[in-house]
Amino acid sequence: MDVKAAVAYEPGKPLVVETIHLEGPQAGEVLVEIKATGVCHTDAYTLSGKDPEGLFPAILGHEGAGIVVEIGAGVTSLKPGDHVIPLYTPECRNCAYCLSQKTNLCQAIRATQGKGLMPNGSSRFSKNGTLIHHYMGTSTFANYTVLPEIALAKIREDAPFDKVCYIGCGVTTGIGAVINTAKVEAGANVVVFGLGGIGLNVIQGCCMVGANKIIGVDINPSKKALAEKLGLTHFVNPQEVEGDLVAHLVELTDGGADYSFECIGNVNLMRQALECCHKGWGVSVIVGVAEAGAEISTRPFQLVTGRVWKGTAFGGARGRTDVPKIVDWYMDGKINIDDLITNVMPIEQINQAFDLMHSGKGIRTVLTF
Ligand code: NAD
Ligand code: AHE
Ligand code: ZN
Repeated sequence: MDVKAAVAYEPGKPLVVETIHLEGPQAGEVLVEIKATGVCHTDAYTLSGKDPEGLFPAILGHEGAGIVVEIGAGVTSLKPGDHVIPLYTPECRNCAYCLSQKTNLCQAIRATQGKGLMPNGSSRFSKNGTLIHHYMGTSTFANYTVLPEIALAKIREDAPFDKVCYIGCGVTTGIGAVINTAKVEAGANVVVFGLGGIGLNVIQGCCMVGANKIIGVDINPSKKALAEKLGLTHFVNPQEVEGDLVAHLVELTDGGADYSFECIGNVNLMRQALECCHKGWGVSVIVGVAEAGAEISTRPFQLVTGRVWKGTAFGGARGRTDVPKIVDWYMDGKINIDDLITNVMPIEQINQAFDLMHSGKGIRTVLTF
């Protein structure tokens, strides 16, 4: 079928919105009509050419929501008409990783997903016979896309697509990092580096679990007001701190953070996030994606003296199990998504959405079809 898609032809170049070809779903696959998609910083990272797994041409996008149109042979858990959220971290419930119950990193289709292909090693997208790659197994910057059955969470039908698409990455990553990965407890003091689409969700996760001090670090002061609405107690602009930022944060947290989160993707800040943690027990979680080749460092003494360095992908969430519950939280008014979606525009304006992200204006842009 013909589909409307934003194609990434080359690193660093604007996307081209055009008609391309999409093959129907094969065995174990599902055709989904995408109704809305968010733009995450990771899409910009891959488009920049700094992602070692970035392939071109490709259909980017991994924060979508839509409706099942057609199912391939053997698909049993979904039917046409079901409302779904695509999962870049699938949940097969059968691989050693899923069965371990120690991680959400299902590996059933990870190898082909990283090569921009469906599990059988081919792509469903093409233009004039030339292959176009899938991206993160989701490719939500198209009005129709094909995904493996295990990469779709079935959600309730009254949830608005242009809001719950954000649960496909940012909301789940931020709240999940707090609840699943760090397991922040009531009364904890927390420092969050980066108050963008991910960091603000870390803040609302911390607020949900009853954290005490929730300190946000960002160089953009325009992020403060919304962060405070979501539960931030202290805003720190590193450019206004006299002296050492880490020492300032340790003082603010009465000896160090119980938990810190790096939500930017900067290895220097990852070090600061670790080192502002409390001696003996502070846990620092890396959420940000740093460019290829970048490395983290600290004095081993930081770990010897009890600080713990962790990372999280998709907030440690098992998508098919956890995403429908997070949709319920939104529908029940337990989490705020509406205020974080600061721009909604048609897919034709997708390059403007990337410009907005780079300018630091707004939080999330959602594109509709
Ligand atoms: P964003 O652009 O919305 O937010 C980044 C924030 O960091 C902005 O508020 C910006 O002002 C701030 N910032 C930039 N440089 C800074 C500095 N030197 N000091 C302090 N603040 C600074 O991006 P996002 O969508 O929130 O994504 C954040 C990071 O998380 C990205 O690296 C993204 O790739 C990654 N990410 C990871 C996962 C995961 O599963 N691990 C999921 C989604 C996104
Ligand atoms: N391909 C990159 C890594 C990108 C990355 O870390 N992706 C996160 C999700 S970011 C969503 O916005 C993730 O889930 N990682 C786990 C995985 O298996 O990809 C690189 O550096 O190679
Ligand atoms: Zn993302």
